[in-house]
Amino acid sequence: MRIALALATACAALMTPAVVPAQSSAGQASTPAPAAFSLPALPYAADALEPAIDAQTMTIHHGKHHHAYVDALNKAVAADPALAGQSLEQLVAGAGALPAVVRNNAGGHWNHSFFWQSMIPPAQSGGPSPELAAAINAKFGSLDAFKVAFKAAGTGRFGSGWVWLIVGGDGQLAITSTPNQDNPLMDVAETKGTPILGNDVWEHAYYLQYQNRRADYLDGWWQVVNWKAVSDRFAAATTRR
Ligand code: MN3
Repeated sequence: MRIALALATACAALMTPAVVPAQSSAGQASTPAPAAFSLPALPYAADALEPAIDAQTMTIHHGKHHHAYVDALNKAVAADPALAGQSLEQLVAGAGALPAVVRNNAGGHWNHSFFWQSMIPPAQSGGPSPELAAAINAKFGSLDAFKVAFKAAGTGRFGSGWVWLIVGGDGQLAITSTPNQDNPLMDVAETKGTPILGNDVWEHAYYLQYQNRRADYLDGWWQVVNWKAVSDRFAAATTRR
């Protein structure tokens, strides 16, 4: 009897595609609900951002770190009926009222999904649209001066966090920085706005290649900024007003 049951269980396990590994040990009595959130594929190969970011960093950052945020978020949401059905954007917007595990992992999932889309292989990096270039020049003086200010915000973030270029509620560009996995869309953000570019300054984003040299990482990163994506976000954030 026990052997038959064990065999049936083993066969069922073999026939079940491993689509939701995070839930493999839960909900065996009934069909587990599909996970609310999933890890997006990288929009380029892991080595496509070299030499700015090496393949091993990209593989671990996406496959391990981002994946862990998604798994932890799914687990937290599955355990709290009050969160069922909420979109990632809703969770992020209301992060201040949510448990830290939801705030941190919803932020981690949103931030990294945005981050991968903010980069592109160096040969395709391009430059800001004429409209975005004009706004950058008006606000910061020049593209180079903007980069200096962005880098200063990135090196100035103590510990782990992010540096952002946002369109603020006044329609103006601004550089801001957030701790941990917070972002400017959160109700708790010191400076709120619509992110159009963001860089991850957690050590896991650069340590394998740059070790402690965060400033060098921030310098090298401009090679892989997807200016088309940033310009499109700028257009969306300024025309929807
Ligand atoms: Mn990261």
